[in-house]
Amino acid sequence: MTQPPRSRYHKGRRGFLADSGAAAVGTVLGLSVPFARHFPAGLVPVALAAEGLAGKDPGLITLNDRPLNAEVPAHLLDDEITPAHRMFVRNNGIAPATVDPATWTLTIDGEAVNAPVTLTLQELQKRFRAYTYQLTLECGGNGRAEFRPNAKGNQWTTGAVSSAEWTGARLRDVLQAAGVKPNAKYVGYYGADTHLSGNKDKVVISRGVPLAKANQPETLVAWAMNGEAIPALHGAPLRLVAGGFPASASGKWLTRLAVRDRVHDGPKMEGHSYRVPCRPVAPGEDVPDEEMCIIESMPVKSLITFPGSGLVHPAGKPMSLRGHAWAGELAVKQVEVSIDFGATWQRAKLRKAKNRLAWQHFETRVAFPEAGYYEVWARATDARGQSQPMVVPGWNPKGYLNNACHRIAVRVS
Ligand SMILES: Nc1nc2c(c(=O)[nH]1)N[C@H]1C(S)=C(S)[C@@H](COP(=O)(O)O)O[C@H]1N2
Ligand SMILES: [Mo]
Repeated sequence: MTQPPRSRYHKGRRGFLADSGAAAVGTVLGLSVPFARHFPAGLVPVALAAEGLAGKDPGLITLNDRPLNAEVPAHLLDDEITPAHRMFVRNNGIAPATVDPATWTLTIDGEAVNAPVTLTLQELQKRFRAYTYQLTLECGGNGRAEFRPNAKGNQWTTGAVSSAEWTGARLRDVLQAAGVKPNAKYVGYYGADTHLSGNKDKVVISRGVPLAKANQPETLVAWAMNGEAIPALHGAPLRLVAGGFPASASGKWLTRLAVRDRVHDGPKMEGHSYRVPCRPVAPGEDVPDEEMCIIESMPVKSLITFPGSGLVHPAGKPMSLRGHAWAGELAVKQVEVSIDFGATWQRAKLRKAKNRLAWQHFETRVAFPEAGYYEVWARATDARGQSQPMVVPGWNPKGYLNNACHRIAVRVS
């Protein structure tokens, strides 16, 4: 599970530049690049890298910058409520360059509404009661880097997870504005981001949630995060937020909700996208589309957020450690830690979630018997008794749902 060292721009814009050569560098920030012919293949234009993650913690690790994808080292996820500057970024396309909350609208349509309706952001805020929930959002591909054979896509390690406080109207209330027909089955979202190809008619991603999830009280059409307007990178000014499901179900820059009479069929709902084999498969196996099942509730998982891995700790002193645990739509019932590679475990103190679908904090103290190299492993168990595996679980073609135990290294001297 140890990752090779990776430079900040390991993936960067390399593929993009290699594919399109100097022409691509020709349009950095809308400016021509007179010396584009000398721009080394594989280098990220520094202005672009800086532009994309402006305001973020400098410790974020960029996995790709077109589209922008950045993860957060475990020790930077220590906050109980994830602040905006320490929130991972996962874009599938290009975020809208500017958004105007004053003219923003949300359309609710689809086969399964009585009458399509378009509401302004102001109308949404006026008409519906606002609720605030802390909601954990984890990318379905978090942990992908550990699968062998390797799965294509962003090589997330552990940092594609957040748990911020979201404020907005309940999706089920908003849908009533258009009237939901009895045959409604799914709610699909559409956002204002644009396709990498530049084709304005091409939808980047349009996923969604089954009606039962849409009707849960914590599923929000949110206009605020951590008490402020939603940051640009995270879906300003309006976002669907469905905690506990893969974060791809939480549509950013929300412009339209389609109430469908079938499983939503937008881009990235079908094929292998955000799906895993319905039955276990051998590593590397080819799985036909019809044997792939949509990911819904995410599996149980935990993260040690303090101390950071690699710490040197004085011998003879107990060490405090802490972190978070979550289990999709379930509660976490127990977190244990081990300092002897899983031979024995001790229970950590586990707090209740602030609300359903928020992560839970754990803390404990461990004592090391003598100087040397140790690892601390953390293992969470959900309300149904399912625990995190020690090793990478079920291989799947796209590398989703790796919930293996988190490990940190400790040198006791
Ligand atoms: N419109 C839109 N919504 C989107 C995406 C996107 O590319 N476009 N990415 C999805 C995916 S795959 C994830 S993991 C989360 C990432 O949310 P964040 O960038 O706010 O952390 O947003 C989801 N919502
Ligand atoms: Mo994702």
